[in-house]
Amino acid sequence: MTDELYPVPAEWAEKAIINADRYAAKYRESVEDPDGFWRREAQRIDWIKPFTTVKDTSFHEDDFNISWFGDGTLNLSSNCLDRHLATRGSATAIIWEADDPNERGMTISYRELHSMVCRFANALKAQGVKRGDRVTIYLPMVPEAAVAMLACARIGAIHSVVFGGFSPDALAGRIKDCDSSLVITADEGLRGGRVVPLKHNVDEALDQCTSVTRVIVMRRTDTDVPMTEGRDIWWLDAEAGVTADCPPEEMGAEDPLFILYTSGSTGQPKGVLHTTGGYAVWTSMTHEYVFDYRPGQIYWCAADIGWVTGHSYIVYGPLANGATIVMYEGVPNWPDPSRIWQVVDKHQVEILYTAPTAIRALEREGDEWVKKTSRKSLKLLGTVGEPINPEAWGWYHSVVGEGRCPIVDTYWQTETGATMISPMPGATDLKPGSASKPMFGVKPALVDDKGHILEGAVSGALVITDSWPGQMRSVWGDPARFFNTYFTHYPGYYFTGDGCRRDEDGYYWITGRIDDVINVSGHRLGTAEIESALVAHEKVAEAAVVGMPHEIKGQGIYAYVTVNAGCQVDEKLRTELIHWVRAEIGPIATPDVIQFAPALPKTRSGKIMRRILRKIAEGDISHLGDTSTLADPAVVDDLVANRPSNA
Ligand code: 6R9
Repeated sequence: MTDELYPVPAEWAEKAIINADRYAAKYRESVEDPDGFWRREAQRIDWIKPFTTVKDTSFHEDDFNISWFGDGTLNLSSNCLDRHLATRGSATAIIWEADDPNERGMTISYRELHSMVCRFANALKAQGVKRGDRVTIYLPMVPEAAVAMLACARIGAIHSVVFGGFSPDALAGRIKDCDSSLVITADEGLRGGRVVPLKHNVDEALDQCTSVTRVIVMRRTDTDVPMTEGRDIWWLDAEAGVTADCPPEEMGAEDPLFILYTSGSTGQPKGVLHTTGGYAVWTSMTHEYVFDYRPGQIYWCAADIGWVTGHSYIVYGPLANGATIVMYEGVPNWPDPSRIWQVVDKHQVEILYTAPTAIRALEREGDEWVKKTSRKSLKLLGTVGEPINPEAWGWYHSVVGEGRCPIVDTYWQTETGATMISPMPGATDLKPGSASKPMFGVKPALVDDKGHILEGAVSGALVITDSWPGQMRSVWGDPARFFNTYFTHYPGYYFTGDGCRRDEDGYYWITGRIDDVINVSGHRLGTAEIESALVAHEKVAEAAVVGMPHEIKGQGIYAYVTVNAGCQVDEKLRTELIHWVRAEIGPIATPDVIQFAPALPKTRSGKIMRRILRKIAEGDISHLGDTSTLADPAVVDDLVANRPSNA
């Protein structure tokens, strides 16, 4: 197979922070002498007390440990704010663009952001929040979301940001799991012209949670929302009477910074725990090298703060680097499919980082929406969240970037904290669809079923053989689950859950999840989570959920549902179940197809044969493979014969 190759443009090779020679030298150093490499890289962060140990890690069960810069102390909010004040205090930190193009946005300098964060940090303290407490943030994409995160980091509270699209039930689960004492929300959110009833959702969630004693509510739409006496307080009232003087808390490098819930292959979402020092070095370094970022450049990561991309590449990495970020409240295609490019022109964005699903959706609308904008400011494009198909890559490159902007296809996970495999624009010749080469300090390997490392051009399961500074440290409240999920499939290695191919040039091509996680529009969903939501419905006896190919979303959700005896299956129930799942988890989990099935294909030991269900969902019914181990092979014929018309 010959892959298209886009060589590094000459001006990038000349001017970039990392060129091909530097990449090779630094990569070699990073894996041969990690201590020396990271000791130097860590100087990008201001430490209160310098560390003496760099790396103390083992992935083996008997001495399992992940600790970086362990005896150093720092505060990440002061790395993102205070240290820029002397040289860049009046420089813009956040350019905020509202959902509605006619609403005035906001520009916030580093000095202003610093005082907003300090004031709000004092407000949190006044509400009783202490170092180590958990604070749940359920906000729209407004500057206050970044302020809330940084304020927690300033006082050593652990934030747990929950995406505004999650339902009250999903929010409640995440509040309960980490025992949050305080929730920060808004009256309502605005997204794509629609109102999101955030405060209402919080009220509903809190009916189930006893740990929360305070709710701070920011006014976004100024709607009247009920306020519970003694529990709820307006953001501005919480700030009344506190000063903007808040010395940063001295945090240990391994003190928790945040928890972020993500889906795995089993039922409950897990609270991915990140700590302070390693994460700071890792996000700042990757942001600088992957985006070739220089202060003054306008940088826009179009993710939501509710996902890890928003944590690492809207807030912590860029602000640690003194970047000017665009923060956008809305969606790329509202009020029309030109919006994203209009925002690029309006704010003269130089670096744009978005997801393949957005690119595919915009491509489908036609080139005119793009071409009627200038986009001359753009220098570099990025993608994240799922594999990008070469066709969409080509459109992004030639139509959006007019052939002039390299594309960095960044592969990483909530668990990895920041980018693991990615091109660097001045160093890496691009192959559309390949995340290309490992980041400094990252040692990827491909393994077979038995865990043997495969050499050369092969496919296998993607593992990482050694630790990197921004690796997650635990599953909140369940360290055993952390070890079991990531370090037992292939003992001694971190297992990503992804399949991958490596080509003759050593480029990595991620092929997608090989566990029971599906990736819908770049959002991770566990099939087990959707199944539990379905079976929680009184009419559902059993459910099996698999991914199916979807033109825009990458993967869609295909649910096989068996109803209880005597229950009628009809369109009404189908719609009811779709609404049910949306209410249980949130709109991102909306099933695309529900197939009612009298029975599911099972082995004699009672295991659902998902392989077959996946094939049927894909419409690949001539390749069902061996069905002889099934308890009742006739079940499969029924499923094939009764695929719904929208499948
Ligand atoms: C950052 C983020 C992680 C999963 C990951 C993989 C997929 C992310 C990708 C990619 C191919 C890329 N993924 N980036 N696959 N190419 N550039 O997305 O984190 O939400 O935890 O998802 O997303 O399957 O395992 P998260």
